[in-house]
Amino acid sequence: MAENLHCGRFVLNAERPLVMGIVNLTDDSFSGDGFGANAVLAINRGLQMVEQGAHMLDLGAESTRPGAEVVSLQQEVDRLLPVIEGLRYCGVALSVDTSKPEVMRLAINAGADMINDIAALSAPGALDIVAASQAAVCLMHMQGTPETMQANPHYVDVVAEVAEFLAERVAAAEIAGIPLNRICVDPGFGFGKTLEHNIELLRRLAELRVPGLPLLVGMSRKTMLGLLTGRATAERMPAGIAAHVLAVFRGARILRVHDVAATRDAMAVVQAVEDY
Ligand code: 8Y4
Repeated sequence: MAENLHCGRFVLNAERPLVMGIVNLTDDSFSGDGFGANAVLAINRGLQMVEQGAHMLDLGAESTRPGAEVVSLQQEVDRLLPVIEGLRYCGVALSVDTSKPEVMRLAINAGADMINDIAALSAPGALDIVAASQAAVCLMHMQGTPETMQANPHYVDVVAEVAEFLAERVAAAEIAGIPLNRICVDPGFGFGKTLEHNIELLRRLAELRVPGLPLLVGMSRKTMLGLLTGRATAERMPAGIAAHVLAVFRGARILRVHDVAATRDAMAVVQAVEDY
């Protein structure tokens, strides 16, 4: 059936919302969630998220924040590999957030089950590396590059343009030999989007569904929630819960979040009402 995501060693049933816990391996102090090069802390955070009910973990060592220092390939690999090894048998699928084909290859060889690429496999060779593996991929929309994307985001119809982009990247992935049952898509909240664009995408999220492909969304702690509530990064969890509940109502199936326990609680309530 549709909505089963083949994800490396796992087949995930995405008929129900899946929770993907964020394990941030950057030095990002602004978001307050970066473990930098401390693999032990990062592994323990991942294990805690599994205990809290995460269905998958997203490991990222490449900072996407505008103006963030560029992370070298070597540094990205040095930070990812020990954490992949440490979490390899944690029981849930391991996603790796990277845009670099060489990092993808090494991460998959080390045991990653999924590639989460904010550049939607646009780098030369990226499509082929995922195609040659059993790894799933998340194809995300971004306007511009992380350095410049928030300078002046512009769309005539943000929903139509994001949908068209995702359809094009799904077609490219399929042509490269990645089966549809290994692909999920993501509108990329905050990636070259104003608050108004993000709200429009959330309101009309159902229009972004590609039949049979799980829709992944990530709004956890993001600026859009800060603008709506006036709250600092660490205080945005309730706003994030509301945003992700609304997203699930509109068809989202994988939620990329920092707050796994709270998100699982919210999903338990959603599920009870939907299943009744
Ligand atoms: C505080 C904490 C403020 C984190 C902002 C942030 C997405 C993603 C990111 C997403 C997919 C982030 C890697 C941005 N966002 N991957 N990655 N979808 N698929 N910012 O929305 O979390 S990083």
